Amino acid sequence: MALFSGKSVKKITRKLGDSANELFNRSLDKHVSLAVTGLSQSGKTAFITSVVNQLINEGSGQPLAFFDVVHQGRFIGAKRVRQKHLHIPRFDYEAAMANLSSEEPMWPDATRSISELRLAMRYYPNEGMLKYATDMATVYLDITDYPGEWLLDLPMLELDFQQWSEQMKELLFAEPRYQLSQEFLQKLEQLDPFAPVDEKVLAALSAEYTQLLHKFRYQLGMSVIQPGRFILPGEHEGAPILQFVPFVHFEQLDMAKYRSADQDSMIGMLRARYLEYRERIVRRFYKKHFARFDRQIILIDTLTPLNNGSDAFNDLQHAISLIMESFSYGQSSLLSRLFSPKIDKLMFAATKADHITADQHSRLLSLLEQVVHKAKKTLSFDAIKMKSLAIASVKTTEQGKSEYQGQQLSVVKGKRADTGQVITLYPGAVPTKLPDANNWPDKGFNFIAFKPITAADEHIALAHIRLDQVLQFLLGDKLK
Ligand SMILES: Nc1nc2c(ncn2[C@@H]2O[C@H](COP(=O)(O)OP(=O)(O)OP(=O)(O)O)[C@@H](O)[C@H]2O)c(=O)[nH]1
Ligand SMILES: [Mg+2]
Repeated sequence: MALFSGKSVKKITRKLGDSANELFNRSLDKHVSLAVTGLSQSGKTAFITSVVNQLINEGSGQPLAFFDVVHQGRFIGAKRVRQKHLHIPRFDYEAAMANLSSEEPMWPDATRSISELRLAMRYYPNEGMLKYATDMATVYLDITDYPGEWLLDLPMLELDFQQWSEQMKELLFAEPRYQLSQEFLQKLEQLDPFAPVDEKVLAALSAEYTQLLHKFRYQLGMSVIQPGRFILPGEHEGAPILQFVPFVHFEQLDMAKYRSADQDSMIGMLRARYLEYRERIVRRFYKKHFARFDRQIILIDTLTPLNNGSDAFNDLQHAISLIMESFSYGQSSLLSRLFSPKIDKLMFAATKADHITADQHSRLLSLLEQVVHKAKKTLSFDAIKMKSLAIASVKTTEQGKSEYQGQQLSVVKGKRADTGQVITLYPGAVPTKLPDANNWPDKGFNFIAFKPITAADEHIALAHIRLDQVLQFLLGDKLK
């Protein structure tokens, strides 16, 4: 039985003010907060740009055939509306589109700070109370963009200084990091934990640790980089809150002395700065931007770590497991979502699927499944719906066939991201099973990255791979 008649719903809606209206929308399940989650360079900004572009340009360009509300002719249109937090910069869709639309099309820049956007999507409801209450309905979609580096700070919320140091120690003392970290570890060895604090020593040590994190990321292609703000400090650049390092010799410490150490000692100050970082930077960031989500997409670039070798690939898997511990999953009842919404639909997406030939997409998907396997095991399948897809937010290649030694080979044609040269190539096979260090192919993998060949027209929807399926899974039920 319907709770309200159509007329009374309209009347109540009119009576409510703007913010109360928002609460009402939420209770009618018409407000979606989407977590776009991914490590740095996994494709978040490109994804958000393309989602906005597809929705506001719906009807032009590649049809969103698998997005039911569009397919059934019930989608009216989407536009950007005033975002949730007015003090946070707006997501710079225009700049991203200007890059993609320029004569020499470019990818959006790497993200250096946080931004937000809210889209209003209008449609004709075909089900439930809304069908009787209104002719047209609106779903509001909130998305936040942020530097992927900051995501990996979230697991720190659960750790005290000693626990965090021990986790970092494990990483620093294991290959491939160990070959680069020995010098730093020797310097840490010389640190007298109970000596009077010396700010200069801490500044030098943290600078060295930061350099090391850069090397782990860019030289070794590692994913687990903590603290993330050390390599992307944002507004905190140079502040003492970013000047601490893990302490790796807890086993040698007098623990009673450690507990009572104050900020006048080296170890006391390290601990204090760690806690300050955790509370002031990470927890605030979490509370404001990560505590309330309804839906989540985890974007994973599996091809780059494959290029970087087996250690990089294992580290990617580790990072994904760590990140997923930071979100709350479960079913959201009407009442509970008003107060503590939980993610009830989770999508895993292997990004940049346009780098490979279409016949490799199913292989990319099974590789993705294995990357997330460990993390997935901890989730309850009853409470949450999950789906995996191989996608491209912006399709930059054309598929074709080419004859090679009498055989028809699938090929892609695109513009190499590094040299800008237009090439046609067979990108190679994606492994279906996780190769480990022992059976990693001798030549390794070499999936070439592409950039758009032709300038996008900002009024025509961007070419993509399976974004309509993404939209259907994440939003389809909200637009009924
Ligand atoms: N071919 C192709 N490349 C993509 C696609 N999406 C992202 N890329 C590539 O991946 C790079 C990173 O994409 P971004 O969207 O900036 O990644 P991000 O997750 O926002 O990265 P951060 O801002 O550093 O956290 C881009 O510069 C492109 O080179 C895609 O759909 N197709
Ligand atoms: Mg970005």
